[in-house]
Amino acid sequence: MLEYLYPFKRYEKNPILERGDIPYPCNTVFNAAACKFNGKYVLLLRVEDLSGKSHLTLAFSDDGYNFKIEPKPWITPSDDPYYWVFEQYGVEDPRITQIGDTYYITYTAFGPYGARVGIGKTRDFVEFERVCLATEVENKDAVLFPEKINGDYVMIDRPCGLGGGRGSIWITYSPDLVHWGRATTLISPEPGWGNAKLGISTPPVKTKEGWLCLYHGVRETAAGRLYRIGAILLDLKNPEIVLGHTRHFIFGPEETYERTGDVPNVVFPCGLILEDDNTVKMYYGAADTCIGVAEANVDDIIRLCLSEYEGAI
Ligand code: BMA
Repeated sequence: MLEYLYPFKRYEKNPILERGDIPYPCNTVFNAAACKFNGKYVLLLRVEDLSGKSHLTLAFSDDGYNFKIEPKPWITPSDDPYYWVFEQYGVEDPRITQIGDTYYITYTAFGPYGARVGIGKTRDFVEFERVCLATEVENKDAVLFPEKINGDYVMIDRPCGLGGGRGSIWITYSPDLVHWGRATTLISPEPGWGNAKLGISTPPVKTKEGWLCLYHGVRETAAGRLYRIGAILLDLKNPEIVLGHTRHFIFGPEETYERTGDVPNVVFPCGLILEDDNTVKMYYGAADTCIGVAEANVDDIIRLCLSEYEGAI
């Protein structure tokens, strides 16, 4: 009866990737970026090694469900001393955005000063070149828009520093992907399912109605943090305008592999692939331990972004 409130259907063979699938020793595989390249599905997996630090490894698939994982990590903390300082504890939670013929990868650089946003790029998923560390520390969950808007690159991120940091989602602009500014907020935590902090989850997908992104809301509970997913729709010409966002979470931990693992009760998508039939495939880390995929019709998500809250008593 309430199915329309929860548009995503899990793939029946979830989880699609687990530690045992990685062709070298590791602790876990979870939050993965996703895109299509040369007709194949690509996942950029966050793999946590045995020491507890993360690197990123590629996986390819013909059907979006069965992935073959590359034998070696692809992105590891940089040898370049400038980057090494800020990445030495690992590179985490990637997102991929195609702009023209280049695939940009935003990731969390984690080091002794905290987390900051790194940007790199590839054209072939062989060579990877860093562009910059785009933010200062205490900022992560960044996604790039797939095209320039009014002449600028556009990025959504989550600065969350001391002194009033509320875990809000922000938007910022750049002429060259390196220098960012004109930042302003999009949405902030409110009492309820995302009361502690919010973060953007997946890069914007262009629809007729607006830019569609998934975001996560974190609720602090007596048993720890609970990570669940909403959707937000932004104006195509001026993405600072929030056309709507879901008033309730539309996807949350339910299955055993989402409820149980290194960090229980977490679903954490980093990739959303739009298919020709107007459905999306959402790739998500589950309990920081494995990866699942779930599918939904785009119109069903947008309808929920634009509708009023229906759960009030
Ligand atoms: C967030 C990020 C994610 C992780 C989540 C749950 O802060 O670190 O990588 O999946 O916590 O542990």
